[in-house]
Amino acid sequence: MSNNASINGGVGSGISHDSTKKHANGTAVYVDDIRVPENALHLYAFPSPHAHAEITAMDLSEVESADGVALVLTADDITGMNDVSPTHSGDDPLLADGKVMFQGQAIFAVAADSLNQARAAAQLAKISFKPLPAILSINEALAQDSFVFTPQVMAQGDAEGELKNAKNTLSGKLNIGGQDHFYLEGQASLVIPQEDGDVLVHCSTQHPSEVQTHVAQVLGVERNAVTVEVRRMGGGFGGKETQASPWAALAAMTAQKTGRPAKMRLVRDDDMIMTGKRHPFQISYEVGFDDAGIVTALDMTLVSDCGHSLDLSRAINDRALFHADNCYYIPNMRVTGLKCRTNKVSNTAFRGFGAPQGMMAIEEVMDQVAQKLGKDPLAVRQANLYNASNNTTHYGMVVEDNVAPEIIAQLKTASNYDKRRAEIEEFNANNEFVKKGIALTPLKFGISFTTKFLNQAGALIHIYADGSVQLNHGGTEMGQGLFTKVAQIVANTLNIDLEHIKITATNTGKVPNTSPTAASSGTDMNGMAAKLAAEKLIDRLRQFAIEHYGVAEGDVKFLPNRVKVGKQTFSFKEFVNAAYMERIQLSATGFYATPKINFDPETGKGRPFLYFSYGASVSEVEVDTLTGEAEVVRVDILHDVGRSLNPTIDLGQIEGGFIQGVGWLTNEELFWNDDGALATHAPSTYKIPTMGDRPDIFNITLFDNENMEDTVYKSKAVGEPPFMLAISTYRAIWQVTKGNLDAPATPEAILKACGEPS
Ligand code: MTE
Ligand code: QUE
Ligand code: MOS
Repeated sequence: MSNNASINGGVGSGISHDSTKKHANGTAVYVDDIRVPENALHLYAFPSPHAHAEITAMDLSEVESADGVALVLTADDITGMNDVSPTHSGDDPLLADGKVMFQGQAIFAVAADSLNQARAAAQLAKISFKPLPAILSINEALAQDSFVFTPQVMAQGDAEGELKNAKNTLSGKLNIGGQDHFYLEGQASLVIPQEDGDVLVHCSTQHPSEVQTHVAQVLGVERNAVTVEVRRMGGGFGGKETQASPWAALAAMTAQKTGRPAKMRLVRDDDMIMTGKRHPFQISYEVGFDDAGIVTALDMTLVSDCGHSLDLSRAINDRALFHADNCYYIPNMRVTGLKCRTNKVSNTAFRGFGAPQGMMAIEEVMDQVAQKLGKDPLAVRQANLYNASNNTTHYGMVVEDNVAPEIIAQLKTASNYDKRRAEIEEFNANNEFVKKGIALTPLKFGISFTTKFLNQAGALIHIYADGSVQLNHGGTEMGQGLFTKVAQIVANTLNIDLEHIKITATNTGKVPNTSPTAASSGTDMNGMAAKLAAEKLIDRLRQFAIEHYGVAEGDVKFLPNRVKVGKQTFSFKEFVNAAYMERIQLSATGFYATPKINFDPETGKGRPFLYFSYGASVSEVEVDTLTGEAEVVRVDILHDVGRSLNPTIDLGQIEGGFIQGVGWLTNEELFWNDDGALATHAPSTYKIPTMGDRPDIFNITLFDNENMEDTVYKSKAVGEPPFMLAISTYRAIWQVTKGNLDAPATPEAILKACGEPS
């Protein structure tokens, strides 16, 4: 091999996801694929039939004596704390204690030899309830001042005063629906009891350290007695950040009390009923603007339906406020966030984490302004963009990396926007019932956890004496390709082929105190931690070469798969073995904490994000105004991932995120009946997009850019931002219906917005 050959699978190469083949041939191991020992127990949790009620009596004797039942667990059986809240101690009881707060809340759990036995036994419970009045909507919650947290305001300028001075004003409302995560693999945990009452928890979670924390808290033991391992998830999308731990904790209690392995896997219906979803939002706004369509003042309120407890709702509602400007400079702006408590399952993180709802709000405003003035909606958007002189957000952060104007201009040309818009106008003039719409929307998404302490990550790298490498870090793999990207980063840093780097399962025993793999920052943070660990190893190896071979620092070169020391060249393997023989430590940790960030909720000001990711999309839709059916016929996307670490994976994230967003805004409708029971709890009644919903023409291009901040190989986060590209699809449908179109734009909603044909 020549010295200037480069390594295989390094940074920037579009190699496939490390599990692609295993996904296809069925050898990728998920929690449910782990062979359970023969004496394992299987758990079922009994869901509350009421949305809000007091439990007046409970007789579980028949459950206990049913076939195959080994154990029945109630709140009284918890040795530690009856709580699995991530943010507010006592807010999320593991098992209901005296009252239930939502339909589907776990009241007791049964462990039996099989899941069917456990479920059958649970039906024998005799429980008496005294139903209480339930709050089931945002409007009821607002009327009763029912909130999970205090309001947050972010403001700049004088929105109230400038609304009075504005040439034109408009006000309006928009309701935005929730979304089920519909990960292909539901919540699942398998707990294997260890010596001394310790537990090993295999769990499908984005947040192993929080599962560890909650299991320890429920068992009443220290965290060092609990090890959580995650090889991969069959999708997480935010739904396995906080809401994986209850099921792990119930299985752990069972293992602790019986000494037997215990498994808990929610079937689809139970998963949909018992776990939280994307927050529905109600938006109201008042906007002031001049005749050119420049928004001069905006006062907006973003109200979220949090369900019965706080969970992550504070940070989610805040992120909605942080994104209520999207790419637009609004000199006088005030946004208020209200977090409603309702008697529903506690809503949680979902791709975008509130930002999609915030952006939906401002994009509605942009279209309303354009419509009022009879202007091209894209021209109005472009006139309001952040620019070099107007670059301060309503939360005081300066937008330094603004590429939105350039992305929009490029995409507008590449997608032939002007020509197609004219053609669509003509088409619509000539067609009575079938109408077309086109819309371009941009996006700017802040990268970093707005909860500062979460912006940290660790990695652990071993080089074995044969030159092979084991890589571990705090991030989890949920299909997004994190493990592959981090391995590419390590391959680059050590300058060896990717095939020598073994990816290993996330394990709280290897890297402790990890943050959730969330906020799209998995690669930014764990990739940087792994790079730092690999650099430590390189430094140590270089020092070894200098001392052992007596050469100058500049005479040690780490070439692809080779190390050159003075005039000698070794294979990486030979060189590593030589270092081992000289007792050089070949294992290192790396730690990264995101720099520059701060935010003060008191003042609503700061720099919550290290940088922004950008993108834009153009959607063209065809709507049958007699049936309300809409088809997405063409989509063009230009998206900013900085310097791509892996263009294949990045394109997959953009395509998948976009389609998931289209599902949220078109097909996916959650329906609760008047008793607060979720009626749409299976794929028969809840429709996620299918292959048929993929637009026939779907052009995705990566924007040529590099991160101006010092991120890993100048890359940018990609996980969540593309989800919000789907807003252009909703806006294109709105171009047809106008008027009051709530989200999701189902055929029913479209038909309602179109009104009766004349
Ligand atoms: N992609 C797949 N295939 N599956 C997932 O569950 N989750 C998304 C996104 N992309 C997800 C996904 C969400 S919500 C986040 S926050 C990021 O991936 C998390 O991973 P990252 O930080 O490594 O991008
Ligand atoms: C984006 C996110 C998260 C976030 C903030 C963001 C997130 C998350 C938390 C969070 C907040 C408080 C806690 C906690 C987690 O904040 O995913 O345990 O106490 O979990 O801007 O994605
Ligand atoms: Mo993603 S919602 O931050 O897990």
